[in-house]
Amino acid sequence: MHSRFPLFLAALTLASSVFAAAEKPNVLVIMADDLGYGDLSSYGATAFKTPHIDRLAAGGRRFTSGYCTASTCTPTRYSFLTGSYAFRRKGTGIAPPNGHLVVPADAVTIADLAKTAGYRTAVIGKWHLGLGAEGKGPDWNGEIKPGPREIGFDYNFLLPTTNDRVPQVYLENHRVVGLDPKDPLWVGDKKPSEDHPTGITHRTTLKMDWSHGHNATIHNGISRIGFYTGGHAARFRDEDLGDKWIEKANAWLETNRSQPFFMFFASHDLHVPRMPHERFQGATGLGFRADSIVQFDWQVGELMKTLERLGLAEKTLVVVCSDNGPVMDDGYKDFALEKRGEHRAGGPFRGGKYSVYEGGTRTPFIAYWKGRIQPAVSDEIVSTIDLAATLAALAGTPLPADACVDSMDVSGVLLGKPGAKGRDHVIQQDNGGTGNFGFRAGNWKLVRYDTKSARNVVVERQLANTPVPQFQLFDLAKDPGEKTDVLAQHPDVVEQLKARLAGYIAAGRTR
Ligand code: NG6
Ligand code: CA
Repeated sequence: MHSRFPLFLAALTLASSVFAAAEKPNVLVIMADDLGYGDLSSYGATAFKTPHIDRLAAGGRRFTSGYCTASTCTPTRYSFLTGSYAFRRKGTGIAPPNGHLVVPADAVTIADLAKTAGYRTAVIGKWHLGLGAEGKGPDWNGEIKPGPREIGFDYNFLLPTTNDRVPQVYLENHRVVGLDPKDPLWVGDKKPSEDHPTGITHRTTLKMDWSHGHNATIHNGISRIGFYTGGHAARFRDEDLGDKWIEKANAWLETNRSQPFFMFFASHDLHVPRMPHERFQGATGLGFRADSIVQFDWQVGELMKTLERLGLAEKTLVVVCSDNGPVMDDGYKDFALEKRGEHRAGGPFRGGKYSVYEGGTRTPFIAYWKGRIQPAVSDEIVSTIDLAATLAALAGTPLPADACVDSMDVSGVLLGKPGAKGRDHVIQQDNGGTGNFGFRAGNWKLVRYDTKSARNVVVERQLANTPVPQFQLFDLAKDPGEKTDVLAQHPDVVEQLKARLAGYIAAGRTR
């Protein structure tokens, strides 16, 4: 009996990997915006329920060490698409309204890999990776390219940046949807005229007040970052975004049901301005931040319903993840902090959005594949940056040696292959290229702050203006909340980790 067991296991492993490659599952990546580790009932939230995601968590693999690569949006999305850390490339920090496409045309993206494997590819939801050529930016009234179509996506239906930035219009493939040529869209960072109404001049008319920034052009009673005029027929209502993503995703899935596909579904929830549909407003009693989580959960439920209806659930690997950790006040007075009660968005972790502490990047991460992934909780380390190499492995397409240089194939852990290991380390960054890093290796965590300004101000808002040392060391096994700096007690570990991190940065790759 005993002697046959390993053989049986080996046969099973072999069979399952062959099976996986032959099967070429569809891949649906559902990325939330600013969703924290503690923001789902499957991750410990008790103040409200997220039943649709919880069902995937209970029926799939729920990761306790799932990461995104950065604690802001643009660098995480850049790394997810390119499989390489955003700190390796300048200009990958939070993209402005007129920012150009930050993914170089010659990068091999996760969408390119999918296409090589014969998949149809789509991105629906928030983009925030810039559009148009470097030095030019988007031509709002013309053909907007390069964009997603030039880096591997067959189809896109997008919010160009993030909804607290102008403009509030949809981009379908290369064009703004519903634009009236007689009312051209203008987007800029300077006030277009003296009498242009802004969040400052017309503050009393706003339906949601701003708390910092976000005081330029007003649309739908909400003032934004940046200015725009025109394009009135094309403008959407914030409340309808969630429904629109589902409408467009469903239509695309319907059309592409009979061939393998990769869909990147990038919800805008729960980024500011948090303005969920009226039917979700008040759903939790914790304010619009939590109501937006419930709206996101609804979207996940709708996508799963569509997969079931089209008979695709058994053929689709679904990953639910986030682009960075949580934030309470991100510029609007929606009173997320005041209304949160006992809810802790970062779960047990320190820091959140903008931080290299665990709360900035350790976020919900669930892999679900009906009938293929056995329900389990996994403590293996996985990251959104790994999805490129993982998709390549599952789709059976080779990963070029010089592409996706930081992306690891974690398909074994996602699928629960016996004995499969996740990453042995992960590098965390805050916004693009500031030189602040978290470096987790096993259960050690080195924090490195290179920039004085970040050390003093940005990194941890509750410590604003309190200097923190350039290096800190935490033992995550004993101290997941990174409360006790043990740097002085472990000089050898510190030196090793510093050298390893510096080596990975200098090498230009980790794969
Ligand atoms: C910051 C914005 C914040 C948010 C963030 C990007 C201010 C004061 N703050 O600059 O509101 O938009 O950028 O968030 O303007 S992200 O999730 O898309 O990275
Ligand atoms: Ca975000």
